[in-house]
Amino acid sequence: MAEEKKEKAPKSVDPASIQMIEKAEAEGISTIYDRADKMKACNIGEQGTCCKVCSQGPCRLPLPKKGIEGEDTRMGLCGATPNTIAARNFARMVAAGAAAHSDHGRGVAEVFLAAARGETEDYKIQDTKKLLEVAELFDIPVTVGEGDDEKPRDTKEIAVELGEKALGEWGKQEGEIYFAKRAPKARYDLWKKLDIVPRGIDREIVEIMHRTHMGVDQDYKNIIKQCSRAALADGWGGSMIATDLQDILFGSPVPIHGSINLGVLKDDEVNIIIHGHEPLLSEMIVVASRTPEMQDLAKAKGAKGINLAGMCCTANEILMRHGLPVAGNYLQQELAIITGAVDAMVVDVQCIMENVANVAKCFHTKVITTNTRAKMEEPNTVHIQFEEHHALDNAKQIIKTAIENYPNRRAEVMIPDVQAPMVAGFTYESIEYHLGGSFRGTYYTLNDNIINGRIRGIGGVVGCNNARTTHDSDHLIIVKELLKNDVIVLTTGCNAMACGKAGLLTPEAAKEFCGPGLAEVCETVGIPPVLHMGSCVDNSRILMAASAVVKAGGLGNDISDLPAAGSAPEWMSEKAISIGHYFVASGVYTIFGVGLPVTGAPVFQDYIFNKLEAELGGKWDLEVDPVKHAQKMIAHIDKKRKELGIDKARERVLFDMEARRQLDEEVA
Ligand code: BF8
Ligand code: SF4
Repeated sequence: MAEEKKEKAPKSVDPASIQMIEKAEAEGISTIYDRADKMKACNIGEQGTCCKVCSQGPCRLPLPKKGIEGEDTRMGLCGATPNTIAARNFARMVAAGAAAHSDHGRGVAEVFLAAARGETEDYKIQDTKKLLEVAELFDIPVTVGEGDDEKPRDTKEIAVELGEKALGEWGKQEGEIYFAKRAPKARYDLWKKLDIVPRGIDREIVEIMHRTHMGVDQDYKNIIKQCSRAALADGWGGSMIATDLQDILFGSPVPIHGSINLGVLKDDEVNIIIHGHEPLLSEMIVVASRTPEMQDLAKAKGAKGINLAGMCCTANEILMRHGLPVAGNYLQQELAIITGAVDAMVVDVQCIMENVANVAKCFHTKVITTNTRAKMEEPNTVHIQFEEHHALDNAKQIIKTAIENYPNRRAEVMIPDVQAPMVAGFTYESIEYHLGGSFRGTYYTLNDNIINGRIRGIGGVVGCNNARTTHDSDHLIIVKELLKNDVIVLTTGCNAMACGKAGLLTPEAAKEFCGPGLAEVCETVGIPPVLHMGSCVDNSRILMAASAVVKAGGLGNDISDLPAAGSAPEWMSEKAISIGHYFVASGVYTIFGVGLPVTGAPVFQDYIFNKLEAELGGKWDLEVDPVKHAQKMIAHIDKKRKELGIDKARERVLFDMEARRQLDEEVA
């Protein structure tokens, strides 16, 4: 029965995607959607209890169908328990996720240093205000001289020192990463007490790999402790450095209009989709596409212009800084090609499905890989190495390849006439400006509205799509449930894009989707009720926003005191596990949808779902029903309101709003 029901679940709730899935089915093109129907997930892996860290295995320890009665005697050949195995698997996901984000951050730091030293002409520092702010966090002097002789230090010198120190965060062997102190003091002190302040980014990731090697760490609690170090090294290290240095190099985002969905592709222009994660590539493609040389070439080939559109987190990066259109989120990458209108799909790293090369074979689309770390073997793909010292030239070559492919477009192009407007570009700095009120410029007004109950709490809803669940559906149900209950939502990644497609990233959404308190605040300030804060590395912006709320006062001393909760409704990537764990280790109740590979190890699951809260103030949870998922977040928010003694204020406000609505009706 259940199986039958699952088969009938719609593949997507997005009309543009549904059109393209139907086209793929009609034309016999294999996509992830039909493969998900045909291939069932392994039920032992799904439970997290398959160990393959040595060749005596894989040792598979599924939970017996009727559960465990009495002592759990399951063990692998070496004696590893389900708890050790599930913790090891979990830790390796944290390591891979933290590595992905942090290697991205390292690349940014390297280019930043090259730009600061003047070794590349193509990248220049654009946000000197943020340069000085971040330099101070790295204990870098921003002035020279003393007393009356004190004057600003040369920004080039500051930038070089910042680049060197930032890059040093990866290889540091002892001490602690600089940004740990950006957390509220109580949080930092707790990390110190628990001995989980990350020493260096690479070190913590390597240590996970060592500890989870055959026959090393055999205490799941100790494994989770190392997960906390590595995940914090991601959130408050690699990812945060990536975000900050990208802002300094490319400019800090400010709220900006954009549009989203496959309908942004154009019939009569060269469509280039930039797919992946690193703005080092996409920023330069933006610059190159605007040169008269490229524009003229496009016209010479019969196109009206060049249309750049993003996919996955690269889309978020170029949207946040340039307002460029977004073609779609993770589960739309194959579908974009199926429109027949994509002249090139340019990819760098992460979340790129191998099957895009196969789908491209059915059309004229050129798939262009650009990063030494991520190549494709399919003969219809080309590799154009993107290298920071020749970035603009490389970008031009990529665009030229796309333009030259434009005349090869085949007759049948079908672009769904579906797109939505949105506002993106929120950062913890711009929220401070918008919600702080024109005079104060702090988080005071936000805190005040949380205290008086107009805003019930803060939900960070982020993360991927997952082909095992209806595309975008859980994202939207959860976000709408939160809004209805006056919870303001901060979003990044593929959730942000799902919200954009559904019209939730517009100020007008406040009236339609929010409870009266949140609607009133959003309408007064003129912001959407869901604030798009960027790509997945930009979850660091959510950490900073949470810290800023704590620092503004009135809502406790630590992130764990806040009426806030985190969620990844449709997660699939290892990066999501690293993000989830750095939120937990930062004191946030964090709930995932789809499933978590821990259910085969009930003792370990109980540790991270319940007991961990006593240590870290945050904990993991899992709920696949989206409405219950949102309600659990709201219950946590209410629990925190009660602990803060602000639950009563909210009751009064709701009464006031109801009374006012009745009054409005009477007047009308
Ligand atoms: O880093 S949300 S599917 S695109 S992993 Fe990937 Fe997940 Fe999308 Fe960006 Ni993040
Ligand atoms: Fe099996 Fe132990 Fe080897 Fe894992 S480490 S595969 S449980 S023998």
